Parts: sequence; structure tokens; C-alpha cells
Amino acid sequence: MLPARPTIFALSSGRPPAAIAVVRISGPRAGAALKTLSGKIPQPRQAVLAKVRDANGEIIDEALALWFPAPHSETGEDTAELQLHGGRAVIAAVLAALGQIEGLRPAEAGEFTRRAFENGKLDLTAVEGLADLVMAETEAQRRQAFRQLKGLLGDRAESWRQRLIQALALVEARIDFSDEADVPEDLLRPAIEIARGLHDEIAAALADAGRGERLREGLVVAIAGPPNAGKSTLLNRIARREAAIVSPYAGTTRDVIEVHLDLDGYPVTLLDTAGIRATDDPVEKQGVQRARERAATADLVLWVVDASGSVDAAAMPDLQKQTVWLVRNKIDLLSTRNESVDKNESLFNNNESIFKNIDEEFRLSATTGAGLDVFFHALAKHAENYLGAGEPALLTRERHRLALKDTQGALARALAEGASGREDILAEELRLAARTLGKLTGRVDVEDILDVIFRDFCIGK
Ligand SMILES: Nc1nc2c(ncn2[C@@H]2O[C@H](COP(=O)(O)OP(=O)(O)O)[C@@H](O)[C@H]2O)c(=O)[nH]1
Ligand SMILES: [Mg+2]
Repeated sequence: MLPARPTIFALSSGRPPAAIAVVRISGPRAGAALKTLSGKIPQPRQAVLAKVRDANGEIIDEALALWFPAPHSETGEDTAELQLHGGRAVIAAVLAALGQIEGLRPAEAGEFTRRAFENGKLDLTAVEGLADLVMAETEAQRRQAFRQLKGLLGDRAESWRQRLIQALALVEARIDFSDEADVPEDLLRPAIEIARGLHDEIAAALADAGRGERLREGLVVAIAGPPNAGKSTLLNRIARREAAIVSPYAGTTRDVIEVHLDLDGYPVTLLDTAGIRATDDPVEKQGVQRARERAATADLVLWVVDASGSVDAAAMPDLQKQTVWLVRNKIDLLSTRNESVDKNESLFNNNESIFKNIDEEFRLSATTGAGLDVFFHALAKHAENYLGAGEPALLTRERHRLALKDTQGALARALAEGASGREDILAEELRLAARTLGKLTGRVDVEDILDVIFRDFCIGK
């Protein structure tokens, strides 16, 4: 008879061809599969050289084989690993050979990690940290993801939950065993103290301005403004490559061009947009529409204008929520035409009401590079302030926030009930708070409430 739980296998390394390909097998028949393919099962956690054969006994490749018996493996199950030569045909032949073994099937997306979670190797927040670590593109993102994988939030949530269970145990004891001699009289007060402390700590964790989510997503900077102002030239300057087409013809950029940057360790997504102007060209029209939309949802808008021309303020979309920097480009043209720009002269003076949203102003030349140092420095500083400064973020996803808001809500109600002396409702709200915290880490378990009652209060029965 086959075991109920299928054994799964997959290519765990990146896209072939590559020097090495790692194939992993996890589940009750992982050992049998390894033996079928390589003829042996190595000592646990020791790499050995093995000939990998197909069902006909033909050698497919020579590989390093590793064996991780349960529970000391990534998934908590028996796990085998083959480090093969990373060619497409090698991988295809090995996966085909594995697929022919009874009880084995290809893994679904995330299935190894899911098994690790189900076997208690990782809690949900660590699973999310692992996903973020794999996706991390910059140092700051990597750091945040690794901290989360290692339990920055999970451990905190678990310790909060333990304290809640402690409070709940006190209230339950008061309700269930109030006529027992061993139970101290006043159990409610310490329970409420615990609830109050937790409520305040969770409120403090929630008041972080969404820093963790921001760092995961990166700072989104939209370059917008009238046509021909030099937006695409500026994007290429910042990206240090020719990502966008630059041309003297107005209306060249039509779709939104997206460039991902690592700015001093912080992730920045730079968007180049179509020049915003009235147009009859249907394609350009759509480009302008997209430009407006992207500018409206960006975190920072660089409104680029030609320093030598006048500014069509009406073109500027309504930008209330985001930071807006005015970039006066092409200052090189001013000096060649021998026009001097008074440093203090600003567009704000003429159009006070329209430019009231502008937070900073820069003067530069995207072609000569004049003024770019100051601008780049300001951009990097802004990314750092916006994304990272201060303590490591505890919450990195909306899911965390929702779970903690629910917990906080239940605690607030518990505190209100505690004051009115309704013990049963107090207990119910504490139970609810513990459950929402359990959802955060993926561990919802009521048995441990009973454990604490019997451990801490020698009820004697
Ligand atoms: N002299 C000068 N020309 C520039 C500067 N920046 C861009 N240009 C030129 O202005 C034209 C329009 O530039 P482009 O980046 O395509 O503008 P966009 O329409 O805003 O994207 C091109 O011919 C560029 O070479 C600058 O700082 N100085
Ligand atoms: Mg352009």
C-alpha cells in the first residue's frame, strides 16, 4: 500500500542551462526514490558522488547526492537532493525518471515550503519572510526579509499570544473554579493588566506608517511633465542606461516605461511617462491618460519642465497625496543663451496656488550633468527616509496589519468588559484576540489554554 501523503519532487534551482541544477525530493518515498535513481542512500547530510540512472539502467548523469532524513530537513519530511549538471536534457531526464516512480509526483508551487509550515518548521510570517527573501532585490529588502524569516514578527506574535493565554487562563480559572480553595480571589485584575499591556504594545507596532510594506514594494517615482522637457533623458541618466527613447520630437514616449533601481540599497521603481499635453492622436492620448494615472499613484513625482520655457501649470495633474519635486531641466541652454537665472527666482512666485504642492525644486541639465549630483543625493536621501530609516519594521504585509487590528479591537473590548465585570464576555474577547494572533502565525490551538490552567493553578483534580 502507498502512503497517503505523496512524495513530491521539483527542480529547485534557477532556469537552465546552468552549471548546476538542484532537484529536491520530499516525502515518505524520498529515500526509495533516491535509491532507485542512484543505487544508494548516503549518510545523512553528507554529499556523495552518485551515478544517476533512468528506468533502463542507463546513466543520465553523475551527481552529488544528499540525504536529509525526517525530521531534520527543510520540509520536516525525508528529503533527498541531487546536484546535477544543469543542462535542460539532464534535468528533463531526471524529472522523467522520478515521475515514473510510484508514489511520486511533481511538486506544486510553494509545496515544499507549505510542508515545512505544516510540519512546524516555519510559521506563516516566516513563510512570508522566505518568499520576500527570494524576491529581495536590494540590501534593505534582503535585511528585512531575513529578519522576518528568522522570526522578528513571528516570535513577537507568539510571545504576545502566550501572554494572552496567560490572561485567559486567569479569567477561565476564575469562572470555572471560583469555588475551589486553591484559586486566589482576585484573578481578574492581573488578567486585565496583561490585556492592557498587550493592547498598548500592539497599538505601538501598528503605528509604524507602513514602513515594512513600503520597503517590500519600493519607492515609486514617476517622471512627468510636458513633452520635450527631457523626462526620458533624465530617466536614462538616473538608470545609467538607455532605457527610454530620447528624441527631439514631442510625443515620443507613449507608454509608461518602468525601470527598477537599487539606490544605496533601497528599491526604487522609476516610471517615465508620456508628456502631458492635449493631443488628438489616439495612441498618445492614451499615453497621456496613463501618465496622469501613474503620477497620481506614485510616491514621488518629478515634474520636469524646460527651464528656458514657460510652464503650463494646467497640465499638472492633481497631486495631493504625493511628494512633488519640480525639476527645471536644460539649464545648459540658459547659460549658452547668456540668460541668467536668479537662484531665488522660483515658479512658485508666479503661480503660488498651482504650485503649492511642490516640496522641492531642482535646476539641472540631464545632458551635461550639471546639478545632477545634488539631485541624485536628494533622491537617495528621500528613498532612505521614506523606506528605511529607524528601527527594523515588524509588519511587512497588510495581512499582518489586519490580524493585529482585529487583536487590538478584541483587546479593547475585553478591557471595556473587564471594567464592567462581565467575566464570560471578557474571556470570549481574550479568546478572540488569541485566535487572531494565532492566525498571524498560522498556529491556532486551544489545547494550550488548558495546559496553562493545569500547570499554573494546582487545582488538584
Ligand atoms: N540642451 C539640453 N537638451 C536636453 C536636455 N535634456 C533633454 N534634452 C533634449 O530635449 C529633447 C527631448 O528630450 P526627451 O528626453 O525625449 O524629452 P521628453 O519628451 O520629456 O521625454 C531631446 O532632443 C533631448 O536631447 C538638457 O538638459 N539640455
Ligand atoms: Mg520621453
